Parts: sequence; structure tokens; C-alpha cells
Amino acid sequence: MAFETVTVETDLLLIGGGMAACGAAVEAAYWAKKNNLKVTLIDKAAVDRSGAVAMGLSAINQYVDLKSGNNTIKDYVDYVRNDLMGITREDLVANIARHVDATVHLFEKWGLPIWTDEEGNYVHEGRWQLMINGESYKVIVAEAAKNAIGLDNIYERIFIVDPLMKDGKCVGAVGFSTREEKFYIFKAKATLAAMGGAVHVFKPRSTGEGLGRAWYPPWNTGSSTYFCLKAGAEQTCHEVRFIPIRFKDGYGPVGAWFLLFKSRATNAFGGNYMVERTDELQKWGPYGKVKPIPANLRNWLGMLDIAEGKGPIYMRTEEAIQKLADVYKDDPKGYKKKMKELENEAWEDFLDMTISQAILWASTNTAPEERSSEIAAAEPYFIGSHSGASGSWVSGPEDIQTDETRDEYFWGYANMSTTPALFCAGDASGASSHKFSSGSVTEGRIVGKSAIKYIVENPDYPGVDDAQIEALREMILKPLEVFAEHSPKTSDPDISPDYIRPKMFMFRLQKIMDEYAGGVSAQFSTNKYQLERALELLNFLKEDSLKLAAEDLHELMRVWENVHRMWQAEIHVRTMLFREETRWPGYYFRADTPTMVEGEWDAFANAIYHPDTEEWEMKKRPVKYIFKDM
Ligand code: SFD
Ligand code: AMP
Repeated sequence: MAFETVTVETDLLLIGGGMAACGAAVEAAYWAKKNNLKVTLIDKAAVDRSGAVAMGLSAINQYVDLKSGNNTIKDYVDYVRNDLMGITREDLVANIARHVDATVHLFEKWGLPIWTDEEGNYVHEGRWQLMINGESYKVIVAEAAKNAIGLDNIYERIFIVDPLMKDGKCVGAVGFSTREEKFYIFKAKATLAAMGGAVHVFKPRSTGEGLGRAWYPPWNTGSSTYFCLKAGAEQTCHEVRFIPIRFKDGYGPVGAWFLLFKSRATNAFGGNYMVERTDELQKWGPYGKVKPIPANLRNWLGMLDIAEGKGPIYMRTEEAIQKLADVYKDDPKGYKKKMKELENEAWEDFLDMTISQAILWASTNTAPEERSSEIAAAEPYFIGSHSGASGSWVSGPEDIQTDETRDEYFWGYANMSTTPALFCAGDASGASSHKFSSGSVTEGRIVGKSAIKYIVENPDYPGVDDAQIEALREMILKPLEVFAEHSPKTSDPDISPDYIRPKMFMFRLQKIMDEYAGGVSAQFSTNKYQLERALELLNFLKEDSLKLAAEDLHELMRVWENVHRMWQAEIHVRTMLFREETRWPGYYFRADTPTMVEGEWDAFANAIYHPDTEEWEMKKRPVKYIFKDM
């Protein structure tokens, strides 16, 4: 192969250019300067518009507002624990919660417009959420990262495939340019995996002309999970996928409608499942009684309506707007002004974050003040930073541990995985949900500091094996050779007994997951037998992955994206199989173990892949509370 090999040596390697990695860049630059160290950031895309925040956001979903005295760190931890049905790492959640306000103040300093009221106070969407004019949110955060580490240390359009390992330690990463024929080797003393979560592992609702549209960004494809698995890092909560309820087909957000506009959602017969189905909540232990009702249980109540044939479910936008404007009904001028204001806010919510939903409203003549819009449960995603929890099992901070938790949750450096020198943040770190954009930047900042500390205390580079690099180069570039060799032998380059193209491969993966692992078609339901069948079929897929073919660099990226997705799928299925209960019915329902098994399953379901033996190990880890009132 004519590929040039480029080697970059650095001290701290940040993989991903999203919210977590940008936060890490800003903080690490400060500590690196003091210690004369180099920080390098790599993104498969352009940092300005990469990752989940590419389109912008209309809210900052984590702001604890400690200064107001209205909320405490414990309040936030309680909220997260309850939302995740008891399964959460309180030390990780608290560590983010205590620093997140400072991050939000930095955003404002960098130029992000946060809504304020007449008295100059932030406008809250809900208790923990702030409204923003966030179309340029990512550009603003990216600029801060660029200023901090310098453009020379940022590599864009490099797709990272695998970790570099030496004696069980992560010593960097390898990948390739998606624009030039260049194979990249990054050697580093510490590495941050922050390549987001995963989408398109399950068959999406959007097909045909809508294919590619999803709630989660299409370019986050399970790379964090694959990378960390291949580095031998223990994983957690990979059964806790996230299913957001979204405006149907455009995937527009619902938070502003439920929290700011105080809207109701009703079924096609006008019934409100949140009121009519409260009895169902009693089945889910203490978590059916908490406020707010956990996201997955809110989903579940709506799903029961759909299963009973009561769909579609509607967001009652017209009713909510009318109610808010009615306050001015005796003041015609004030009423008109309020209606205009609400209409603007409704559209801006989508234009700031999910432009396609605004386009769908426009193209279907939907005026939110006149008629309701359909909402629906989306296909499952893997996102450790929202209301899902999948990711690496990482060390907590030392000072939040108790005597009970220290041995279990702390191993020296905040957010380091079980693989030495490999750190994780954002969607890539597990069991610490509800960090969202602001908490992900904050977690990145935590890593920025702790990874530099690690490097200062472990300054020697252990070296890297050339044979390992050569083997990886061969494996990564092979799909180009497969296509070049075999495509001339077929009259249709999409079809060949000698290879499979990544798009077809992705369709097969999605079909397996959809039908057997509780996707949309299976109404989010599965059981032991279906999961075992899914594993069997995934194994055939894995065999065929060795015959993936790529016509060009872009398709080579597609190949590796889909290999990464396949590993994300496998760990998901294995973990659902391991957890013999149903705990998050609105995320997935295990029909053979249909209830929550308190006590026995108040535990984390963790998984480790052993690269040397190619074996999986599943293990339970105890949930130990720090803040919960016993
Ligand atoms: O309301 C490789 N999130 C929201 N957070 C909020 O605070 N407010 C909102 O309004 C939010 N909304 C929302 C949110 C997410 C999504 C998908 C939507 C709407 C549609 C959550 C946050 O966005 C999320 O918590 C953070 O972005 C997570 O940060 P991070 O860093 O873990 O992920 P990222 O920002 O997506 O960045 C990932 C980066 O990795 C790159 N990458 N680079 C190299 N090699 C590879 N192999 C790579 N694979 C991926 C990506 O390019 C990217 O730079 S609301 O709807 O909830
Ligand atoms: P979403 O737009 O669904 O991502 O929600 C944005 C924020 O609002 C997240 O913090 C959600 O957990 C929260 N949220 C959304 N809907 C509700 C609801 N009905 N009750 C309580 N919190 C909600």
C-alpha cells in the first residue's frame, strides 16, 4: 500500500473533539504548561461542528446552581440515582455536580448567550436546566479548546481505530486520515477516549428518504466502547441504553415542551398516560414513587398505550401555548405579544438544536399554536451522558469516597479506566448519567487535570512494539485491498461472494439488533432465547467482518465505524443477558424476567473483554451509596 505512515509523539492524547475532549483540552493546557508537557487532540471530523452538539443545543441540561442555596450536590445525586433506578456511581456524579456550575460560567465568558429574565437571572427550563441561544454552542467550546492547545496540536479528519498497548498499558492510538492516504500512529503517555456513544446499532425508525436521520449524531459509532474493550478496560451499564421520546420523524427535543411550556402528552383518544397509568408505577419499587418520574418509566407508560392500540401519542403544543397566553386574555395587546413570543420560542427550540424538526414542521404546515405534534419512542442509543449509562468503569475522585467505597471505586487517578494510562469522559465513561453537555465538558476538565498528574507521576514512555503497529496497519487498511482485488470480478460491485460492503453490513447488524435485542420492531422487548440467537448471528457477522471491503477512504471509515458498532452491539447483548431482571422497562423489557429483582440485582453489570484470549468476562459490582439516606 502506498500509504504514508505519520508518527506523532505527545504526552497527553485526547481522542475525540466533542464536549468532553474540548473540556479536557482547556484544562490540560493549563496544567501541561506548568509541567512543560504536550497535549494533542484528534477528531474524525472538524472540531467546530463535530459530535452531538454539531447542530447546537437549546438548553444546558446540567446546572446545579449551588450558589443559590436552593440545591445541593446531594439533591443532584438523588435525582440521578432515582432516574437510573438506583444503579449509579454516586462518587462520579457528585464529582461532576460540584464543578459543573464553574464550567457553565466559562461558557458564558466564552460568549455563549444564556437566557436571562428582567432581573438578569438565568431562565430555567426545569430545576437543573438553563435555556440558551445555542446554535453556535459547539463552535464556542471548540474555539476555547483551540486557543488552549493551539491549532498545531489538533488533528482533524483522522479516524482512530485501535489503541496501542504495551504490557497492559495504553500507550496511544492508531488510525487513518479520511482525506489523504496516511496511516497515523499517536504515541502518548496518557490517553483520553472521548469518542462519544453510538447510534445506528439498532435499525432506525427513519428509513428510505429519511435514512440517516436519528436523534443521536450519526458520526458517533461506538468507537469509545470498541477502543476501551480492545484496551482491556472494564465496561459498565452497557445494558442501560437510552430511548428518548422525541417529536416523531424529525427527533425534535421534548424537554422544553414538558418543562418550560408545561405541556401534556396525550394518546389519540385524549387520555393522559401519566395520569391514567399511575398504578403501573407501583410495580417498580421505590423508583415508581419518586419525582420526577424516571425517564424510562415515563417512556414505559406511553409504550403501554401504544401496545394497547391507543397511538399516536401527541404533544399538546396548542393547548400548552394557549394556557400560557391565557394569563393575558383580558389584555389583547399583551396576549398578542405573548403568543408571538411563545411561537418564536417554540421554533427556536428546534432551530437551535434539531433543525430538521423545524423543517418537518414547515413542510407539513404544522403551526404548534394550532395543532399537536406526534411524539414517539426513538430507537435505542448508547449515551453515557444523558439518561443512559453505558461506558467505561472509571476511578472516582479520592476525596468523595467513604471507607465503604474507597477500595471499590478509587484507584489513583480520577476517571482513569481499569487500563493504566487510559482515561474516559462524557459518553465514554459509564454509570454517571445526566451530565449532558455541561457535565461532559466538566468531566473532560477533571480528566485534563488528573491525566496530567498521572503523566507527571509516571513520566517514562514504556515504548511500543513495531510488530504490533505493523499488524494494526495491515488490518486497518485491508478492506481497501479486498475491494481492489475482488470488485473487478463482479458485474455489480455491491454484490460479491468475496466481500461485503459496510452499508450492507450495517443493515444486517441493525436487523439482528432490532428483531432479537429489543428494537422498535420488537416493541423494545426481548428475552434470553432471543438474546442468545442475537449472539449467534452476531458471531456470523463477526466472521464476515474480516471480508469488509472499501472502495475509498470514506468507505474505509464506514468499515471501521461498523466494526465498532458491532462490538457495541455485542457487549449490549451480553450485558442484557447477564442481568436477569427487568429494571428499566421503558428502555427494554426482558419478557422472561419481567420484574425488578431488588437486592440481588441492585448491582452494576460489568463486562471485560480479554484481548489476549479473546474471551469475555461478566461480573457484578456492588452499588455502594455515599449520599443516599439509609
Ligand atoms: O435536550 C471520533 N445533549 C444535550 N445536552 C445538554 O446539555 N442540553 C441539550 O439540550 C442536549 N440535548 C441533546 C444532547 C445530545 C444529543 C445527541 C441531542 C440533543 C440530539 C447531550 C450532549 O450533547 C452530550 O452529553 C455531549 O455532547 C457528550 O459529549 P462527548 O464529548 O462525550 O460526545 P460528543 O460531543 O458527541 O463528541 C464525540 C467526538 O468524538 C469524535 N469521534 N474521533 C476520532 N476517531 C473516532 N473513531 C471517533 N468517533 C467519534 C466525534 O467526531 C466527536 O468530536 S437534549 O435533546 O437532551
Ligand atoms: P430532553 O429534551 O428529553 O432531552 O430533556 C431535556 C431535559 O429535561 C433532560 O434533563 C430531561 O431529563 C428533562 N426532562 C424531559 N422531559 C421531562 C419530564 N417530563 N419530566 C422531567 N424531566 C424531563
